[in-house]
This record gives sequence, structure tokens and C-alpha cells, in this order.
Amino acid sequence: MQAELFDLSPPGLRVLRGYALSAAPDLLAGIAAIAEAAPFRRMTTPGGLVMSAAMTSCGDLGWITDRRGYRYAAADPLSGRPWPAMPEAFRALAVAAAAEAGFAFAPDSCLINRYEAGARMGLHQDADEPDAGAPIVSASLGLPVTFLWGGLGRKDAVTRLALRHGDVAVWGGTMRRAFHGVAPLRGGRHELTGEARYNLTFRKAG
Ligand code: MD3
Ligand code: FE
Repeated sequence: MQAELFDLSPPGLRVLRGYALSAAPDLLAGIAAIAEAAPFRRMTTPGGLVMSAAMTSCGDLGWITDRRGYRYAAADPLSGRPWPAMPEAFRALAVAAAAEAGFAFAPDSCLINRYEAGARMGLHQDADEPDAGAPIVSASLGLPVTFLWGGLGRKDAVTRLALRHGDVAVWGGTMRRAFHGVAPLRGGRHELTGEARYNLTFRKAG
């Protein structure tokens, strides 16, 4: 089944099953430390909706949204201070995963999403980054989720992909601007994350 999904994948999507399994405890400790300085918060979209996933960031730039729009910012708007530094274990994982997929990668931003039961992310493109040649690396931790990805047009057919604890995905090339989203998280309990799924999204945002 996994091989089948892999074969169906277009050039530009590489799913590395379990690639972050051994690093997971370190990554989760990093998330907890980051959240002490820059707490998870549910942000408001330009349209006035509160997102169901809670977010924070580390690295030189953090992704934020409010009524004024989506953008990257060097300071956390909650504190006015720079985002916490990107832990070396985070950077090493992202760089190694990108290399597996054939990309040299220098991430300067890591968005951390926390999903609890019912939280989701509607279909969207990641278009706030100037360098579309840089891939995006995502690591899933905790409860599993159904990830949705389509084509370059909003109406294109959507493929479902199960992402589980420890899976890492590298999105580059033509897939970089594909529409994608996350189906509502089902309830459950994971031994390392409790009732949550975390996703680390590494980007070159500057
Ligand atoms: C496919 N997060 O934060 S990461 C996001 O699981 C976001 O939290 C999802 O989409 C999550 O913007 C998915 C995987 C991902 C990230 C960027 C992509 C998949 C992508 C860009 C193009 C195509
Ligand atoms: Fe996205």
C-alpha cells in the first residue's frame, strides 16, 4: 500500500515513512521549550475566521496571520520578541530529509501546527515564500491524519494520503505550489503527544 502510494506520487513529492521516529522525543522536547517562550495560539485569517489549528514558530521568521493578512515576521506579535531559535535537531532533520529527495535546503523558518480533535486545514497554497525553488519539508508527530493534496488549480482532483507519527514529506518542484489541506483530526490518544498531532513545516521564507 505504501509502495503503491509512492508510485502514484508525482515528481516533487517524497514521503519518507518513519524518517523522524528516532528524533521524535527530541523534537517534542524542542516543541515544548519553544512553546514556553512563544505559546501556541489560534490566529485569525484576513477574512476574520479563527483557525482551528494552534500555531507557533521558531527560526529567523515565523508565519503569522491576522486581519491585515498572511505574512512572515521576525518577531512574535504576542511578545514583540524574536521567535525562539530553530533547534539544531530540527534543522538537521529537515536538511537530511531534503537531501534524500535531492534538494539542498537552508530553512530559516519552522511553523509548528498543533491539531486537536476536529481541527483541520482547508485547501490552500503556500505562496508567502519568495523562493519557490526551495522545497518544503514537513514532519508529522503524534495522532495520524489524512492529508489532502491536489493540483495547481483549486478545482483539481484531490488525493488522500495518511500521515502518521514520524512520517516526513518533502514537497518541491511542481508540487511546491499545489493546493493541499488536512482533514479534521479524529480523536484519540498517542503515547508521546496525548490527544494532539503536531506538524513541523520547514521553509525558506526569506
Ligand atoms: C504540499 N500544514 O502549515 S504540512 C501549512 O499538516 C500546512 O499542518 C499542513 O499546510 C499540516 O501550511 C501540511 C505539508 C505541506 C506543506 C506545504 C505544502 C504540504 C504541501 C506545499 C505544497 C504542497
Ligand atoms: Fe500549507
